[in-house]
Amino acid sequence: MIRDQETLNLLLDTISRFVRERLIPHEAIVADADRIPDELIQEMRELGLFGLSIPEEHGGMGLTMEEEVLATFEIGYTSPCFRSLFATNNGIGGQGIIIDGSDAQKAHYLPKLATGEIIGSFALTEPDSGSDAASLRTTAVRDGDFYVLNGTKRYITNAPEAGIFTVMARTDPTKKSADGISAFIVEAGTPGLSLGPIDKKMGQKGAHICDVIFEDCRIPAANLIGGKEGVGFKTAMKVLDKGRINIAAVSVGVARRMLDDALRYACERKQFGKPIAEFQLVQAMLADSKAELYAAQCMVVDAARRRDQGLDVGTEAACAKMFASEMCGRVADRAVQVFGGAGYLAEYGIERFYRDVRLFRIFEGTTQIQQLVIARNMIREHT
Ligand code: COS
Repeated sequence: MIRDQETLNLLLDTISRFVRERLIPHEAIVADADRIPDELIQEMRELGLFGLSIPEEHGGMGLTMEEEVLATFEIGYTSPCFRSLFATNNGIGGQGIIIDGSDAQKAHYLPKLATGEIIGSFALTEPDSGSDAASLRTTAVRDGDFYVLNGTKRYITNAPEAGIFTVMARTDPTKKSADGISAFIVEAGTPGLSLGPIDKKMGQKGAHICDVIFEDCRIPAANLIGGKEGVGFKTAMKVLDKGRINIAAVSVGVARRMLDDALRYACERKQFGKPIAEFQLVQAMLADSKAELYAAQCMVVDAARRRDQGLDVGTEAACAKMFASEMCGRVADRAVQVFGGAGYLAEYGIERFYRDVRLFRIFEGTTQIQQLVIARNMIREHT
């Protein structure tokens, strides 16, 4: 739902200019250093990127889902590590509080997330619990006005930078299923909370993940999200429904970039006496990519509009995430192919995108989990 087209256009133009003038020139530098320079992070804060989807009353821009995916298309036109830094505040690291948090939790944490003063992180996955999220083992035992957390979370995006974590933990050990799980806000620096070393990854250098370890970590009972035990798994799933639309949107953004780069290269590179873009087999790769990209873009906008209408978008979010992330992988593969030998060299940057986008088909639910969600919902609606 676009509320004010003129203001939105201004925002999208500003983001697009920032991406082209500031982020694209830093792509290789950030990948080499595995670090985003502080001045760029400060510029992101000043542009309001940490608070795109945080409600205006708490200091954010309060974008609707449709407005947010349009912004993500623009942000996606560069290395995804840049978006990764502020995306958890708008997405999985902030949405638990936005969707199910109490008024006091919102008032306390959202303004700091919106400005980027703190980074929010989402701690669901564990060493033995990934796709089967409901099997998580981290425990939270009530002790007076506190909960005591024990367990380990794995592959936690932005954990090294985080100021707060949304942590899913089991409050009822007698229930092995989803309804024994609760969601908490845990502040970095709480005694008993420690971080593992930063993991080395295939791509997305500059974005960091690590283990988050809880050893008798005492947190105030007031940090139970929404003050309600047993609904933390549902909070996580609602957060992921929104997150999946955003991963689909960034898949579209990065695919647009890779296809533009491949098209430019195909028009410049000459073989057999003419630009390779004039050869039909190269044209087929460009055309297939364009059509699939357009389809994914339409899906993302449609899923976002439905969410803005208050509809349940579990199926549409999974469809969009699955299709757009798989599309992005195919576009990446074809882009490397169009570049040929140059596609394999770091110098041209396209191999970096090829590695970066591989993650889209895995995190916030693998393609296979999206298939399972879609089919389950279809069967449920049929019976
Ligand atoms: N919104 C609200 N509630 C939801 C929901 C959603 N999208 N999806 C499930 N729920 C609810 C269900 O309705 C059910 O509640 P009731 O028992 O009251 O009916 C409860 O949550 C448990 O759901 P379900 O039985 O479907 O859970 P499963 O253990 O079978 O697992 C999947 C569901 C596989 C879909 C889930 O574990 C999942 O998404 N896994 C992937 C995790 C993931 O994305 N990890 C990435 C980490 S973040 S980068």
